[in-house]
Amino acid sequence: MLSRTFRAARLAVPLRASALANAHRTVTSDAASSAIKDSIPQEDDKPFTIKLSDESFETYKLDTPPLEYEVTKAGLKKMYRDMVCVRRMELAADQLYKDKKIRGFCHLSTGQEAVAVGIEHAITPDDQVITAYRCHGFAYMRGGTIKSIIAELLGRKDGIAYGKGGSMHMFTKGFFGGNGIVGAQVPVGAGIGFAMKYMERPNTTIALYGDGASNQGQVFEAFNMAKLWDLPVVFACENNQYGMGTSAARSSAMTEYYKRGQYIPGLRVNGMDVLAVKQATAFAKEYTVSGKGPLVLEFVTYRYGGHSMSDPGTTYRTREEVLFMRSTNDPIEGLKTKILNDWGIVTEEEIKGIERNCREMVDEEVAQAEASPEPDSTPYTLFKDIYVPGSEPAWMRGRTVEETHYY
Ligand SMILES: Cc1ncc(C[n+]2csc(CCOP(=O)(O)OP(=O)(O)O)c2C)c(N)n1
Ligand SMILES: [Mg+2]
Repeated sequence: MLSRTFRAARLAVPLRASALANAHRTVTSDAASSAIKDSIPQEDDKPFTIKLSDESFETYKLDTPPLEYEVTKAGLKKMYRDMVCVRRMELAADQLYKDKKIRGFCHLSTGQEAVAVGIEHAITPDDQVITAYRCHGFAYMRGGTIKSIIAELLGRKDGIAYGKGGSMHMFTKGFFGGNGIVGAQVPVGAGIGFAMKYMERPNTTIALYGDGASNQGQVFEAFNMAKLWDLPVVFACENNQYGMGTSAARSSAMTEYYKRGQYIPGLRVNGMDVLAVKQATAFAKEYTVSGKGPLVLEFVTYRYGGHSMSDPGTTYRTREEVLFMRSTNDPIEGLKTKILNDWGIVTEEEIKGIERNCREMVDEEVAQAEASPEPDSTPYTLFKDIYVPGSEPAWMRGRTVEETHYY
């Protein structure tokens, strides 16, 4: 049943009683908790109202965002398709890694698809997103093709960073990566928000970070500057319960990440329900661009796989816990339950069609990525693409003092 409520306290390693008390939370992570308000129209693009579960949000110094909002059948189907495509892409990467075609670091987001997809459905291409290394889904949702993402993982020329960045360094318009240094993207995100304000753009910046990153000093420094200048930044903590092999309750003295902004209002969100993620993000965008300053969001989510491909992910948590989340709180199954069984918006055939279509598309793009050549092995390749064309310095030092490249 998808209606069971997941509470982080049951996952926390019981180090000490206070840690457990702190880990208690009331936001549901039921992926299918929203309800329909209006009758469903025939037309694909005609809006109708849905109502999120009362347990979708918890607030800090903030009024609860509206639980009712308008959707269309086409929008819901697109959300479903996007989540299925992200998962297929991650599964393809998983296989390519196991086949030893992808080398080095590779962090997958299987289980967390509702966050990347829900955010994108609430913002425009002119809004900005920056995240850590678990970035493939965001790169896709920000407009990167599956071919370019997989080719990047394979280190090929057609990669989104020309095969020179790899898993953690993917960029596209409105997407500043893909950052391997834990927490480093948070102040950079505040800087992007500053740029948006300086240029008087009506856009927000979503700066994502993990529960593990949330205790870093630079995160709080970024909070301070952002509030001081009322920057249009959404600090979004993707709380997937673990930082590598350490549970949130073991690393954080206070696991209510949405309250960590102290003087910045916060919102905890069911990050397994794409509909809740979308509404929270739409609210956060409106809030931050209206001049009220930054907002802290906490998406309560879960990763199914290990931290990276080299971590089996079962030494610090039980197989039962992972199975429980997969079988009861899966974001894709959650939306499917709603649109297929509960609301009858799609037929079984349509759902199968969407899934087949995603599978074929991913397979085709993976094949094209595999056919892509490796970058030319010349020194020129190494020094190219570091600076925006036209902004290069006169010269740049290479790996040794002797190795200098003149632009
Ligand atoms: C500054 C820095 N310290 C340590 C690391 C090693 N490291 C990589 S990921 C990670 C855990 C981060 O966990 P979290 O922020 O919860 O993100 P998640 O992996 O759960 O998405 C650590 C400690 C790093 N990359 N950078
Ligand atoms: Mg984490």
